[in-house]
Amino acid sequence: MSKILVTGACGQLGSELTAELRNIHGSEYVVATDITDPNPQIGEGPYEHLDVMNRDQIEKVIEQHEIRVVYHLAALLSANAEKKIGLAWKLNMDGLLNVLSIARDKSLEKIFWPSSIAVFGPDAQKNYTPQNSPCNPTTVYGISKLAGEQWCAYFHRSFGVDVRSLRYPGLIGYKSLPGGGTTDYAVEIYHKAVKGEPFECFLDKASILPMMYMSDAVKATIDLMNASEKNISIRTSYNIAAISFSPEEISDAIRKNIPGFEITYTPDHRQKIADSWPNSIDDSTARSDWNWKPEHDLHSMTEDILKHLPGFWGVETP
Ligand code: AKB
Repeated sequence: MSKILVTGACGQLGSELTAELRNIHGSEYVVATDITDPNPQIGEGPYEHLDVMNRDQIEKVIEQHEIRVVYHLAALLSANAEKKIGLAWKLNMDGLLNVLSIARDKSLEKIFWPSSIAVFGPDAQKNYTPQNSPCNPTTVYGISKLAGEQWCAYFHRSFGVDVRSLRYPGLIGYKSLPGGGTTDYAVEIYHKAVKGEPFECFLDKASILPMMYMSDAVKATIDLMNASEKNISIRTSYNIAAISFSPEEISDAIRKNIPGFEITYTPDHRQKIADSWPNSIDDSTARSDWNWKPEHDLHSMTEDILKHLPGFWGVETP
């Protein structure tokens, strides 16, 4: 059994992916790392403090734990990246280049790296944005993801590194909180709703964005990593899609369960970022290459989240 390293393990995706990898492979085979203290969501298992901008530190952890597979998730998200453009570039690029070059030098088996719908800019087709759409991002985060995709393809082409990637839409879960993204409103809204509080949305009510329930995102990641190498035709990053909705549509879905829920709209600097991204994504290549198919729509996701968040129907968080 190959040992796995997860960077950014305490982040929104990292917390749930690490827990699932530990369920599948056994805790001792999954080494979680981050720059913070471990968070309880990731479960029991080996944990290392790791700054991905420091190549020597990564190399040491990989050697010490005899790691063969890396899920490299550590990054700054879109809204935070606009506030700290130098750090965003350094963290998102140096981190990836460190992992890719170590994978080449140590002949690691497989690398996973997350890209985003942020690679698309205002000139991309807005609806069902195709896999090979023009990519002219207008955010630092989008530029770093686009450059990262090209580095992944380069390391695969030039050095045979088996690196795989997904262009995630906004990810929505109830177990972990996002930080510094443009799609974060779609997580915060549920937390307000179960407390019976009104929600002030930082995007316009009609801003449609591609989104995905966390369980689908975790499944997509693991399915892609388990796919046979011969089925991987995209070495930049795969489009994947599940749901598209606006703040008004998600609040209507919540109101079906919590009739008194109130929302107001005060668009801020994040509106400009949202306006530059697609409304929906064409993920037909992922579907045909490795049988990708999401399980949740807006309503099943909403019911599942509300069922699990404390405060709603008296159900306690596990
Ligand atoms: C963000 O909003 O920055 C992320 C993303 C879409 O990549 N959730």
